[in-house]
Amino acid sequence: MKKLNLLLSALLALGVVSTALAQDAPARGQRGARQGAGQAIQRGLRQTERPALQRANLKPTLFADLGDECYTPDGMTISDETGMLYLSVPNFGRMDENMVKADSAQGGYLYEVDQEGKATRILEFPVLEKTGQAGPMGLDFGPDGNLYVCDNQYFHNPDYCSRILRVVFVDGKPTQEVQVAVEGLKLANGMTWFNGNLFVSDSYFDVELNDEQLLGSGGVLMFTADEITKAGKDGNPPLQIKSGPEDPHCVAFTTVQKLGRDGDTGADGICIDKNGTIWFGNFGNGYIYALRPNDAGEYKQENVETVFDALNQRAFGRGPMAETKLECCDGMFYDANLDCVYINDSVNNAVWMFKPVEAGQQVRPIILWMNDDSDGKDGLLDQPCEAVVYAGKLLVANFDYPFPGMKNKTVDPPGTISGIDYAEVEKFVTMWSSRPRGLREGQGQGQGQGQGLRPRLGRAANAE
Ligand SMILES: [Ca+2]
Ligand SMILES: [Ca+2]
Ligand SMILES: [Ca+2]
Repeated sequence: MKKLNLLLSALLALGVVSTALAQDAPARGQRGARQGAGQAIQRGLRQTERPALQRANLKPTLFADLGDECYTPDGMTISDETGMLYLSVPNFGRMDENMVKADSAQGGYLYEVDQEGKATRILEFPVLEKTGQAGPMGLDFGPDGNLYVCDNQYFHNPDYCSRILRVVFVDGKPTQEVQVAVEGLKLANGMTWFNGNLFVSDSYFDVELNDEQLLGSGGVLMFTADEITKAGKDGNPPLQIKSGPEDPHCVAFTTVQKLGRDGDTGADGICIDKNGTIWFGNFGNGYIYALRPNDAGEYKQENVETVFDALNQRAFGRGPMAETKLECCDGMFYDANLDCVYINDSVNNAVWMFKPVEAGQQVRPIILWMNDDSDGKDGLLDQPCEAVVYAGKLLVANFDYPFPGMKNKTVDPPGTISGIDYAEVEKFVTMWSSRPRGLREGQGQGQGQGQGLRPRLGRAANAE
C-alpha cells in the first residue's frame, strides 16, 4: 500500500491521474448545471409525452426456475456455434458471517439453458484450494471456442485470489476440463470478448484515495487472445497479474464517489458496441463510462469519458417512482440489433436502457421495468444482475444476494431468470430512438453547465 501511495503521489504530482481521480467528484458550477439540466428536461418533456417508469407490456415473466441448488445466478452468454445459452452460478447466497458458504450451500455451477427455459447443470467448477470456493460470474466465448469465466474469490479472500478460468469446449460442446488462464484479480466481475481481445471488469482496486468522498475504485483489464488463450495449458503457467491501475493490462481506472447507498464497488457491468466503444459502469454508484479506441485502435485511460454523471442526475417522472435514480450498474449488455445498452440495476430491481452516444455527449438511461422486493417466483425482478437477448426475450438473471440499501431484502431460492417479451422491448426502444435527440440522449444536461458535466478525461498510471 505504501508503495502504491508513493506511486500515486508521484503521478498526482505529475498531474497524470489527477483528472481520473477527480472524475466522480462533485462538479464545479453544479448548481447552475442542475438548473440548466432541469429546464432542458422540462422543455423536452412538455414537447413529448412524459415517460412512464413501468410499462405493462414490458412486465417480466418467469423464464427459468433454476431450482433450489441455484440461488445466485449471474453471467449469461450464448454460444455462436450451437445457439445454446450458458449461465454461471456462483451460489454466494448462503454464506455465514465469515463469508464461508453454509454446509447446505452448493458449489459454483455452469448451466445450459434451452429455448424453453429448461436449465441443465453441466459442470461444477473446481474450487480454489486456498479458499475452498468457486465464484463463477461473467463469462464469454473466446476465439478459440472455449468458454472464459470470471472466478470471483473476493468475498472469500480479497487478496488477489480471483481468476479467469477456461472451460474447454470441443466441437461446441463443453467438456469437464477447467483450466486457470489468469491469476491475480481482486473482484473479477464482468467480461466480454471483442475483436480478439478479452475485456474484464475488476470491481476493487487497492488504491489509497485520500478523499472521504471517494469510497472505492475499479477498472477494466484487457488481455489479447494471444496471451490468454495459451496461458494455463500445454505446460504454460497461468498468466500472473496484480490487478490495479499500474498493471499493464489495465485500460481504464475509475473511482467511486460516495452516493446513494454509499456502495464502494467499482467497475462492474461491461459491454462493447459495434464501433468498439467499451461501455462500463460502477456497481457502487451508477456512474457510466465510455472508452473509445484511439485512431490506432488502442484503448487508453486518457480516453475514458464519464457519460453518465450519477451524482448530478435528475430523476424524471411522476407517481411512486418519480424520484428513482440510477445509482447502480450491475451487468450491462449491448443489443446489436437495436443498438442499445441494457443496465441491470441491482439496487432498484430495475432494468434500464440507453442509446450509445457520440464522444462528448451524455447518455440518458431510461427504465424499462422496475418492481418492489419480490422472491422472483412469478418472474418479477429479484436483484437483476445480467441481461442477454435469447429465445425471443430480453432475459434477466436475478442475483438475489442482497447488500444493505437494496430493495431486495432476503435470499429466497429458487434462483430465477426473468424474461421480457423482446418484441415489446423492440417497440419501446424503436419509439425511444425516434424521439428528439435532446430528450433521448443527454444534450440537455450538457448545455449551460460549465465544466461540470462535460466528459472528464483522465489518464492512467499505466498509460503506456
Ligand atoms: Ca456483475
Ligand atoms: Ca430475494
Ligand atoms: Ca429469489
